[in-house]
Amino acid sequence: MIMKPIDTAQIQALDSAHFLHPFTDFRDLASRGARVMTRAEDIYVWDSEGNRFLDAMSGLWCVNVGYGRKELADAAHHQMMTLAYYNSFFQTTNVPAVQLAAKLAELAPNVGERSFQHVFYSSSGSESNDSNVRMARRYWDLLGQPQRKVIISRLNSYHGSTMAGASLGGMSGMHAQGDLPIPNITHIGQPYYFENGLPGESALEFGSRAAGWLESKILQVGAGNVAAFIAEPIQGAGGVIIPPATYWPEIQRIVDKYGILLISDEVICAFGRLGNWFGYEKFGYKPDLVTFAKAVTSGYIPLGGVMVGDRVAKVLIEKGGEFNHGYTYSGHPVACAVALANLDIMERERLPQRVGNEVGPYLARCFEDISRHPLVGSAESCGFMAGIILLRNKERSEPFAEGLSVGMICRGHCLRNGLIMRAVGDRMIIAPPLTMTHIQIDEMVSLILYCLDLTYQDVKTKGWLA
Ligand code: PXG
Repeated sequence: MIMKPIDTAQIQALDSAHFLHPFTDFRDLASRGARVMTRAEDIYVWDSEGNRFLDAMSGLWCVNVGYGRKELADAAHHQMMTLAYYNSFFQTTNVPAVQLAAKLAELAPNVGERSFQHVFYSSSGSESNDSNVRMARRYWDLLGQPQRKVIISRLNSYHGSTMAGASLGGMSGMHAQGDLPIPNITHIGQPYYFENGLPGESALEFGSRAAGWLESKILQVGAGNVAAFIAEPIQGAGGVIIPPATYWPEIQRIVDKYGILLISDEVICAFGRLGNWFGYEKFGYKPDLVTFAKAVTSGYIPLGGVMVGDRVAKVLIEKGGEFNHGYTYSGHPVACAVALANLDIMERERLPQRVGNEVGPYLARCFEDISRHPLVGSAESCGFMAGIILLRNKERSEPFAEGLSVGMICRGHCLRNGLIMRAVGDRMIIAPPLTMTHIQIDEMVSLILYCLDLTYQDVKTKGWLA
Protein backbone atom coordinates (compact mmCIF):
# COMPACT_ATOMS: atom_id res chain seq x y z
CA MET A 1 0.00 0.00 0.00
CA ILE A 2 1.44 3.41 -0.96
CA MET A 3 0.84 5.90 1.86
CA LYS A 4 0.38 9.56 0.93
CA PRO A 5 3.00 11.58 2.78
CA ILE A 6 1.57 13.60 5.64
CA ASP A 7 2.32 17.30 5.77
CA THR A 8 3.26 17.59 9.45
CA ALA A 9 3.31 21.39 9.56
CA GLN A 10 -0.14 21.61 7.97
CA ILE A 11 -1.68 19.10 10.40
CA GLN A 12 -0.02 20.89 13.33
CA ALA A 13 -1.39 24.24 12.16
CA LEU A 14 -4.92 22.81 11.85
CA ASP A 15 -4.47 21.10 15.22
CA SER A 16 -3.64 24.31 17.03
CA ALA A 17 -6.35 26.21 15.13
CA HIS A 18 -9.16 23.81 16.03
CA PHE A 19 -8.35 21.02 18.50
CA LEU A 20 -8.34 21.63 22.26
CA HIS A 21 -6.47 18.65 23.73
CA PRO A 22 -7.18 17.02 27.11
CA PHE A 23 -4.94 17.94 30.07
CA THR A 24 -3.02 20.43 27.96
CA ASP A 25 -1.68 23.96 28.30
CA PHE A 26 -3.18 25.16 25.02
CA ARG A 27 -0.84 28.12 24.61
CA ASP A 28 2.23 26.00 25.24
CA LEU A 29 1.14 23.32 22.75
CA ALA A 30 0.38 25.93 20.07
CA SER A 31 3.91 27.28 20.44
CA ARG A 32 5.56 23.90 19.77
CA GLY A 33 3.10 21.84 17.69
CA ALA A 34 1.73 18.43 18.57
CA ARG A 35 3.47 15.21 17.59
CA VAL A 36 1.33 13.65 14.86
CA MET A 37 0.94 9.90 15.32
CA THR A 38 0.05 8.22 12.07
CA ARG A 39 0.15 4.45 12.36
CA ALA A 40 0.91 1.54 14.66
CA GLU A 41 1.70 -2.15 14.50
CA ASP A 42 2.26 -4.67 17.27
CA ILE A 43 4.04 -2.68 20.04
CA TYR A 44 5.32 0.16 17.83
CA VAL A 45 3.84 3.55 16.87
CA TRP A 46 5.09 5.85 14.08
CA ASP A 47 4.78 9.63 13.80
CA SER A 48 4.36 11.74 10.66
CA GLU A 49 8.14 12.30 10.45
CA GLY A 50 8.76 8.57 10.23
CA ASN A 51 10.05 8.16 13.80
CA ARG A 52 9.27 4.79 15.38
CA PHE A 53 8.48 4.43 19.09
CA LEU A 54 8.27 1.34 21.25
CA ASP A 55 5.02 2.06 23.07
CA ALA A 56 5.69 0.99 26.64
CA MET A 57 2.43 2.68 27.75
CA SER A 58 0.02 0.68 25.53
CA GLY A 59 -1.38 3.97 24.23
CA LEU A 60 -2.80 5.17 27.54
CA TRP A 61 -2.86 1.91 29.52
CA CYS A 62 -5.26 0.29 27.08
CA VAL A 63 -3.85 -1.43 23.97
CA ASN A 64 -3.33 -4.73 25.82
CA VAL A 65 -3.42 -6.96 22.71
CA GLY A 66 -1.13 -4.66 20.72
CA TYR A 67 -1.84 -2.64 17.57
CA GLY A 68 -3.05 -3.76 14.15
CA ARG A 69 -5.30 -6.68 15.15
CA LYS A 70 -7.38 -7.37 12.05
CA GLU A 71 -9.94 -9.43 13.99
CA LEU A 72 -11.01 -6.36 15.92
CA ALA A 73 -11.47 -4.32 12.73
CA ASP A 74 -13.41 -7.21 11.20
CA ALA A 75 -15.67 -7.46 14.25
CA ALA A 76 -16.43 -3.73 14.04
CA HIS A 77 -17.04 -3.88 10.29
CA HIS A 78 -19.35 -6.88 10.57
CA GLN A 79 -21.37 -5.38 13.42
CA MET A 80 -21.64 -1.97 11.71
CA MET A 81 -23.08 -3.64 8.64
CA THR A 82 -25.45 -5.78 10.76
CA LEU A 83 -26.68 -3.33 13.41
CA ALA A 84 -24.49 -0.23 13.71
CA TYR A 85 -26.47 1.19 16.58
CA TYR A 86 -29.53 0.69 18.63
CA ASN A 87 -30.20 1.91 22.16
CA SER A 88 -30.74 -0.28 25.18
CA PHE A 89 -33.37 1.98 26.77
CA PHE A 90 -37.13 1.27 26.46
CA GLN A 91 -36.94 -2.47 27.16
CA THR A 92 -34.70 -3.16 24.18
CA THR A 93 -31.45 -5.10 23.93
CA ASN A 94 -28.93 -6.24 21.30
CA VAL A 95 -26.97 -9.44 20.80
CA PRO A 96 -23.32 -8.31 21.34
CA ALA A 97 -24.23 -6.38 24.53
CA VAL A 98 -25.93 -9.46 25.99
CA GLN A 99 -23.13 -11.79 24.94
CA LEU A 100 -20.47 -9.50 26.36
CA ALA A 101 -22.30 -9.14 29.70
CA ALA A 102 -22.48 -12.94 29.96
CA LYS A 103 -18.81 -13.25 28.99
CA LEU A 104 -17.71 -10.70 31.60
CA ALA A 105 -19.81 -12.50 34.24
CA GLU A 106 -18.03 -15.72 33.28
CA LEU A 107 -14.56 -14.16 33.46
CA ALA A 108 -15.03 -12.25 36.74
CA PRO A 109 -14.03 -14.65 39.47
CA ASN A 110 -16.13 -15.29 42.54
CA VAL A 111 -14.24 -14.27 45.61
CA GLY A 112 -15.75 -15.96 48.64
CA GLU A 113 -19.51 -15.88 48.37
CA ARG A 114 -19.59 -12.85 46.05
CA SER A 115 -19.94 -13.10 42.31
CA PHE A 116 -20.56 -10.71 39.45
CA GLN A 117 -23.50 -11.65 37.28
CA HIS A 118 -24.50 -8.19 36.00
CA VAL A 119 -22.98 -5.38 33.96
CA PHE A 120 -24.00 -1.73 33.54
CA TYR A 121 -22.45 -0.21 30.39
CA SER A 122 -20.97 3.20 29.62
CA SER A 123 -18.36 4.42 27.15
CA SER A 124 -15.51 5.38 29.47
CA GLY A 125 -13.97 4.99 32.90
CA SER A 126 -15.16 8.43 33.99
CA GLU A 127 -18.77 7.73 33.09
CA SER A 128 -18.54 4.35 34.81
CA ASN A 129 -17.46 5.97 38.04
CA ASP A 130 -20.34 8.44 37.80
CA SER A 131 -22.56 5.36 37.44
CA ASN A 132 -20.90 3.90 40.54
CA VAL A 133 -21.78 6.95 42.61
CA ARG A 134 -25.37 6.87 41.34
CA MET A 135 -25.64 3.12 41.91
CA ALA A 136 -24.07 3.06 45.38
CA ARG A 137 -26.39 5.83 46.60
CA ARG A 138 -29.42 4.20 44.97
CA TYR A 139 -28.51 0.94 46.75
CA TRP A 140 -28.57 2.59 50.16
CA ASP A 141 -31.76 4.53 49.32
CA LEU A 142 -33.50 1.28 48.44
CA LEU A 143 -32.33 -0.21 51.74
CA GLY A 144 -33.90 2.70 53.62
CA GLN A 145 -30.57 4.32 54.54
CA PRO A 146 -30.57 7.44 52.33
CA GLN A 147 -28.16 9.22 54.69
CA ARG A 148 -25.39 6.90 53.47
CA LYS A 149 -24.04 9.20 50.78
CA VAL A 150 -20.37 9.72 51.48
CA ILE A 151 -17.87 8.08 49.17
CA ILE A 152 -14.35 7.79 50.54
CA SER A 153 -11.50 7.81 48.05
CA ARG A 154 -7.74 8.40 48.18
CA LEU A 155 -5.35 11.26 47.51
CA ASN A 156 -3.41 10.98 44.25
CA SER A 157 -5.89 8.43 42.88
CA TYR A 158 -7.35 8.84 39.39
CA HIS A 159 -11.00 8.04 38.74
CA GLY A 160 -11.70 10.14 35.65
CA SER A 161 -12.40 13.65 34.54
CA THR A 162 -16.17 14.18 34.79
CA MET A 163 -17.51 16.08 37.81
CA ALA A 164 -17.93 12.91 39.89
CA GLY A 165 -14.86 11.17 38.43
CA ALA A 166 -12.56 14.13 39.12
CA SER A 167 -14.10 14.54 42.59
CA LEU A 168 -13.46 10.89 43.43
CA GLY A 169 -9.94 11.29 42.10
CA GLY A 170 -7.44 12.72 44.52
CA MET A 171 -5.56 15.02 42.17
CA SER A 172 -5.28 18.46 43.74
CA GLY A 173 -4.70 20.15 40.38
CA MET A 174 -8.05 18.84 39.15
CA HIS A 175 -9.88 19.85 42.31
CA ALA A 176 -8.49 23.35 41.97
CA GLN A 177 -10.40 23.88 38.73
CA GLY A 178 -14.20 23.89 38.87
CA ASP A 179 -15.06 23.79 42.58
CA LEU A 180 -14.33 20.14 43.22
CA PRO A 181 -14.86 17.80 44.93
CA ILE A 182 -18.66 17.80 44.71
CA PRO A 183 -20.36 17.30 48.11
CA ASN A 184 -20.08 14.03 50.04
CA ILE A 185 -16.78 12.88 48.60
CA THR A 186 -13.77 12.78 50.90
CA HIS A 187 -10.21 11.43 50.72
CA ILE A 188 -7.63 9.53 52.75
CA GLY A 189 -3.88 9.15 52.11
CA GLN A 190 -2.46 6.71 49.56
CA PRO A 191 -0.44 3.59 50.48
CA TYR A 192 2.86 4.95 49.12
CA TYR A 193 5.56 3.56 51.40
CA PHE A 194 8.41 5.51 49.81
CA GLU A 195 6.78 8.85 50.58
CA ASN A 196 4.68 8.08 53.65
CA GLY A 197 6.54 5.30 55.50
CA LEU A 198 8.01 6.38 58.86
CA PRO A 199 11.68 5.89 59.76
CA GLY A 200 12.11 2.35 61.07
CA GLU A 201 8.65 1.28 59.86
CA SER A 202 8.59 -1.75 57.55
CA ALA A 203 6.54 -1.71 54.33
CA LEU A 204 4.18 -4.30 55.84
CA GLU A 205 3.66 -2.24 58.99
CA PHE A 206 3.06 0.81 56.84
CA GLY A 207 0.48 -1.08 54.72
CA SER A 208 -1.67 -1.81 57.79
CA ARG A 209 -1.29 1.73 59.08
CA ALA A 210 -2.28 3.23 55.71
CA ALA A 211 -5.39 1.01 55.58
CA GLY A 212 -6.20 2.22 59.10
CA TRP A 213 -6.71 5.73 57.68
CA LEU A 214 -9.93 4.36 56.17
CA GLU A 215 -11.26 3.37 59.59
CA SER A 216 -10.35 6.76 61.06
CA LYS A 217 -12.16 8.50 58.20
CA ILE A 218 -15.26 6.28 58.58
CA LEU A 219 -15.41 7.13 62.29
CA GLN A 220 -14.89 10.82 61.56
CA VAL A 221 -17.67 10.94 58.94
CA GLY A 222 -19.94 8.63 60.95
CA ALA A 223 -20.22 5.01 59.85
CA GLY A 224 -23.94 5.41 59.11
CA ASN A 225 -23.19 8.14 56.56
CA VAL A 226 -20.70 6.23 54.42
CA ALA A 227 -21.90 4.63 51.17
CA ALA A 228 -18.67 3.27 49.72
CA PHE A 229 -14.89 3.24 49.50
CA ILE A 230 -13.39 3.43 46.01
CA ALA A 231 -9.80 2.54 45.10
CA GLU A 232 -7.64 1.29 42.27
CA PRO A 233 -5.94 -2.07 43.06
CA ILE A 234 -2.68 -0.31 42.10
CA GLN A 235 -2.78 3.42 41.50
CA GLY A 236 -1.95 3.90 37.82
CA ALA A 237 -1.97 7.55 36.77
CA GLY A 238 -0.75 8.43 40.27
CA GLY A 239 2.57 6.78 39.37
CA VAL A 240 2.10 2.99 39.68
CA ILE A 241 1.81 2.94 43.46
CA ILE A 242 1.90 -0.75 44.46
CA PRO A 243 0.45 -1.20 47.98
CA PRO A 244 2.25 -3.37 50.55
CA ALA A 245 0.79 -6.89 50.92
CA THR A 246 -0.89 -5.99 54.23
CA TYR A 247 -2.93 -3.14 52.74
CA TRP A 248 -5.84 -4.82 50.95
CA PRO A 249 -6.59 -7.47 53.62
CA GLU A 250 -6.88 -4.71 56.21
CA ILE A 251 -9.09 -2.61 53.88
CA GLN A 252 -11.33 -5.66 53.47
CA ARG A 253 -11.60 -6.11 57.23
CA ILE A 254 -12.61 -2.46 57.66
CA VAL A 255 -15.24 -2.30 54.88
CA ASP A 256 -16.73 -5.55 56.19
CA LYS A 257 -16.78 -4.28 59.77
CA TYR A 258 -18.78 -1.18 58.80
CA GLY A 259 -20.77 -2.80 55.98
CA ILE A 260 -19.78 -0.21 53.40
CA LEU A 261 -19.58 -0.97 49.68
CA LEU A 262 -16.17 -1.56 48.14
CA ILE A 263 -15.63 -0.24 44.61
CA SER A 264 -12.57 -1.53 42.76
CA ASP A 265 -11.67 0.86 39.94
CA GLU A 266 -10.00 -1.50 37.46
CA VAL A 267 -9.96 0.77 34.42
CA ILE A 268 -6.21 0.06 34.25
CA CYS A 269 -5.77 -3.14 36.28
CA ALA A 270 -8.35 -5.44 34.64
CA PHE A 271 -7.93 -7.64 31.57
CA GLY A 272 -4.55 -9.15 32.21
CA ARG A 273 -2.54 -6.12 33.31
CA LEU A 274 -1.68 -7.69 36.69
CA GLY A 275 -1.63 -11.28 35.46
CA ASN A 276 -5.32 -12.01 36.19
CA TRP A 277 -8.58 -11.12 34.46
CA PHE A 278 -9.32 -8.64 37.24
CA GLY A 279 -7.05 -6.81 39.69
CA TYR A 280 -9.02 -7.78 42.78
CA GLU A 281 -8.08 -11.40 42.09
CA LYS A 282 -4.41 -10.49 42.38
CA PHE A 283 -4.90 -9.01 45.85
CA GLY A 284 -7.68 -11.39 46.94
CA TYR A 285 -10.28 -8.83 48.06
CA LYS A 286 -14.04 -8.85 47.46
CA PRO A 287 -15.39 -5.74 45.76
CA ASP A 288 -19.11 -5.04 45.31
CA LEU A 289 -18.67 -2.95 42.15
CA VAL A 290 -15.83 -3.07 39.61
CA THR A 291 -15.16 -0.25 37.15
CA PHE A 292 -13.79 -1.26 33.76
CA ALA A 293 -12.99 0.52 30.46
CA LYS A 294 -9.81 0.86 28.36
CA ALA A 295 -8.51 -2.71 27.75
CA VAL A 296 -11.98 -4.28 27.53
CA THR A 297 -11.63 -3.32 23.84
CA SER A 298 -7.84 -2.84 24.00
CA GLY A 299 -8.70 0.80 23.29
CA TYR A 300 -9.81 0.07 19.71
CA ILE A 301 -13.22 1.64 20.40
CA PRO A 302 -14.62 3.39 23.50
CA LEU A 303 -16.39 1.15 25.99
CA GLY A 304 -16.66 1.10 29.76
CA GLY A 305 -18.92 -0.17 32.47
CA VAL A 306 -19.46 -1.44 35.96
CA MET A 307 -19.49 -5.09 37.00
CA VAL A 308 -22.28 -5.20 39.57
CA GLY A 309 -21.81 -7.79 42.30
CA ASP A 310 -24.68 -9.87 43.65
CA ARG A 311 -25.01 -7.85 46.85
CA VAL A 312 -25.90 -4.66 44.93
CA ALA A 313 -27.64 -6.28 41.95
CA LYS A 314 -30.02 -8.21 44.19
CA VAL A 315 -31.25 -5.01 45.87
CA LEU A 316 -31.48 -3.00 42.61
CA ILE A 317 -33.43 -5.78 40.91
CA GLU A 318 -35.62 -7.13 43.71
CA LYS A 319 -36.68 -3.80 45.18
CA GLY A 320 -37.79 -2.59 41.75
CA GLY A 321 -38.38 1.01 40.66
CA GLU A 322 -36.67 2.73 37.75
CA PHE A 323 -32.96 3.52 37.99
CA ASN A 324 -32.93 6.98 36.40
CA HIS A 325 -29.51 6.79 34.84
CA GLY A 326 -27.92 5.67 31.54
CA TYR A 327 -26.19 6.77 28.37
CA THR A 328 -27.04 6.85 24.65
CA TYR A 329 -24.18 4.44 24.11
CA SER A 330 -24.85 2.06 27.05
CA GLY A 331 -24.36 -1.37 25.46
CA HIS A 332 -23.28 -0.01 22.06
CA PRO A 333 -23.43 -3.03 19.73
CA VAL A 334 -20.25 -2.21 17.80
CA ALA A 335 -18.18 -1.52 20.93
CA CYS A 336 -19.48 -4.72 22.54
CA ALA A 337 -18.72 -6.77 19.41
CA VAL A 338 -15.14 -5.44 19.41
CA ALA A 339 -14.84 -6.23 23.13
CA LEU A 340 -15.97 -9.82 22.50
CA ALA A 341 -13.35 -10.23 19.76
CA ASN A 342 -10.72 -8.66 22.03
CA LEU A 343 -11.53 -10.95 24.97
CA ASP A 344 -11.44 -13.86 22.56
CA ILE A 345 -7.84 -12.96 21.59
CA MET A 346 -6.91 -12.60 25.27
CA GLU A 347 -8.38 -16.01 26.09
CA ARG A 348 -6.88 -17.74 23.06
CA GLU A 349 -3.42 -16.28 23.65
CA ARG A 350 -3.81 -16.76 27.42
CA LEU A 351 -2.59 -13.20 27.98
CA PRO A 352 -3.53 -12.89 31.68
CA GLN A 353 -1.87 -16.23 32.45
CA ARG A 354 1.14 -15.30 30.30
CA VAL A 355 1.63 -12.07 32.26
CA GLY A 356 1.04 -13.84 35.58
CA ASN A 357 3.35 -16.79 35.05
CA GLU A 358 5.79 -15.95 32.33
CA VAL A 359 6.48 -12.47 30.96
CA GLY A 360 5.43 -10.66 34.19
CA PRO A 361 8.03 -12.49 36.31
CA TYR A 362 10.58 -11.96 33.51
CA LEU A 363 9.87 -8.20 33.54
CA ALA A 364 10.22 -8.23 37.35
CA ARG A 365 13.72 -9.77 37.01
CA CYS A 366 14.67 -7.09 34.47
CA PHE A 367 13.43 -4.46 36.91
CA GLU A 368 15.78 -5.84 39.55
CA ASP A 369 18.62 -4.93 37.15
CA ILE A 370 17.13 -1.48 36.61
CA SER A 371 16.94 -0.94 40.39
CA ARG A 372 20.77 -1.17 40.52
CA HIS A 373 21.16 1.90 38.29
CA PRO A 374 22.76 4.82 40.23
CA LEU A 375 19.86 7.18 39.43
CA VAL A 376 17.20 4.72 40.58
CA GLY A 377 15.86 4.55 44.15
CA SER A 378 13.60 1.63 43.47
CA ALA A 379 12.23 -0.13 40.42
CA GLU A 380 9.27 -2.40 41.00
CA SER A 381 6.65 -4.08 38.90
CA CYS A 382 3.43 -6.00 39.32
CA GLY A 383 2.39 -7.98 36.26
CA PHE A 384 2.86 -5.62 33.32
CA MET A 385 2.79 -2.36 35.26
CA ALA A 386 5.98 -0.88 36.64
CA GLY A 387 7.47 2.23 38.20
CA ILE A 388 10.98 3.60 38.69
CA ILE A 389 11.87 6.32 41.22
CA LEU A 390 14.64 8.69 40.16
CA LEU A 391 16.68 9.95 43.11
CA ARG A 392 19.34 12.55 43.81
CA ASN A 393 21.03 10.26 46.31
CA LYS A 394 20.37 6.55 46.15
CA GLU A 395 21.94 5.62 49.52
CA ARG A 396 20.10 8.31 51.47
CA SER A 397 16.86 7.94 49.43
CA GLU A 398 16.97 11.65 48.71
CA PRO A 399 14.63 13.00 46.00
CA PHE A 400 15.50 15.80 43.59
CA ALA A 401 14.26 19.26 44.49
CA GLU A 402 10.78 19.97 43.22
CA GLY A 403 10.74 21.91 39.97
CA LEU A 404 13.89 20.35 38.49
CA SER A 405 11.63 18.03 36.46
CA VAL A 406 14.18 15.24 36.18
CA GLY A 407 11.35 12.89 35.14
CA MET A 408 10.61 15.15 32.18
CA ILE A 409 14.31 15.20 31.22
CA CYS A 410 14.28 11.40 31.24
CA ARG A 411 11.03 11.34 29.24
CA GLY A 412 12.65 13.63 26.64
CA HIS A 413 15.56 11.20 26.24
CA CYS A 414 13.09 8.35 25.86
CA LEU A 415 11.18 10.10 23.07
CA ARG A 416 14.38 11.05 21.23
CA ASN A 417 15.46 7.42 21.41
CA GLY A 418 12.22 5.81 20.30
CA LEU A 419 10.66 4.84 23.64
CA ILE A 420 7.35 5.97 25.09
CA MET A 421 7.69 5.94 28.88
CA ARG A 422 5.61 8.25 31.12
CA ALA A 423 6.90 10.57 33.83
CA VAL A 424 4.75 11.24 36.90
CA GLY A 425 6.93 13.72 38.74
CA ASP A 426 10.22 11.84 39.10
CA ARG A 427 8.55 8.41 38.82
CA MET A 428 8.99 6.82 35.40
CA ILE A 429 6.20 4.40 34.58
CA ILE A 430 5.37 1.77 32.00
CA ALA A 431 2.41 -0.48 31.17
CA PRO A 432 3.38 -2.28 27.95
CA PRO A 433 1.18 -4.41 25.67
CA LEU A 434 0.67 -7.87 27.17
CA THR A 435 1.74 -9.52 23.93
CA MET A 436 5.40 -8.48 24.27
CA THR A 437 7.91 -11.22 23.55
CA HIS A 438 11.02 -11.76 25.67
CA ILE A 439 13.08 -10.17 22.89
CA GLN A 440 10.83 -7.11 22.88
CA ILE A 441 11.06 -6.86 26.68
CA ASP A 442 14.87 -6.96 26.35
CA GLU A 443 14.69 -4.22 23.71
CA MET A 444 12.50 -2.08 26.02
CA VAL A 445 14.73 -2.64 29.06
CA SER A 446 17.90 -1.74 27.10
CA LEU A 447 16.23 1.47 25.94
CA ILE A 448 15.15 2.28 29.51
CA LEU A 449 18.70 1.72 30.84
CA TYR A 450 20.21 3.80 28.02
CA CYS A 451 17.83 6.69 28.71
CA LEU A 452 18.52 6.45 32.46
CA ASP A 453 22.26 6.70 31.61
CA LEU A 454 21.66 9.81 29.50
CA THR A 455 19.56 11.37 32.26
CA TYR A 456 22.23 10.51 34.84
CA GLN A 457 24.88 12.26 32.72
CA ASP A 458 22.63 15.33 32.43
CA VAL A 459 21.93 15.67 36.15
CA LYS A 460 25.59 15.01 36.96
CA THR A 461 26.70 17.76 34.56
CA LYS A 462 24.18 20.14 36.08
CA GLY A 463 25.54 19.31 39.57
CA TRP A 464 22.17 18.06 40.83
CA LEU A 465 23.46 14.81 42.34
CA ALA A 466 24.31 14.65 46.05
N1 PXG B 1 -10.27 5.21 36.50
C1 PXG B 1 -8.99 4.91 36.35
C2 PXG B 1 -8.30 4.04 37.35
C3 PXG B 1 -8.28 5.41 35.25
O1 PXG B 1 -6.98 5.12 35.10
C4 PXG B 1 -10.31 6.51 34.53
C5 PXG B 1 -10.95 5.97 35.64
C6 PXG B 1 -11.09 7.35 33.59
O2 PXG B 1 -11.27 6.69 32.37
P1 PXG B 1 -11.63 7.53 31.04
O3 PXG B 1 -11.94 6.46 30.07
O4 PXG B 1 -12.83 8.36 31.35
O5 PXG B 1 -10.43 8.37 30.72
C7 PXG B 1 -8.96 6.22 34.32
C8 PXG B 1 -8.27 6.79 33.13
C9 PXG B 1 -2.62 9.14 32.82
C10 PXG B 1 -4.05 8.98 32.42
O6 PXG B 1 -2.13 10.27 32.72
C11 PXG B 1 -4.78 7.93 32.93
C12 PXG B 1 -6.13 7.83 32.58
C13 PXG B 1 -6.71 8.75 31.72
C14 PXG B 1 -5.95 9.79 31.22
C15 PXG B 1 -4.61 9.93 31.57
O7 PXG B 1 -1.99 8.17 33.23
N2 PXG B 1 -6.86 6.82 33.17
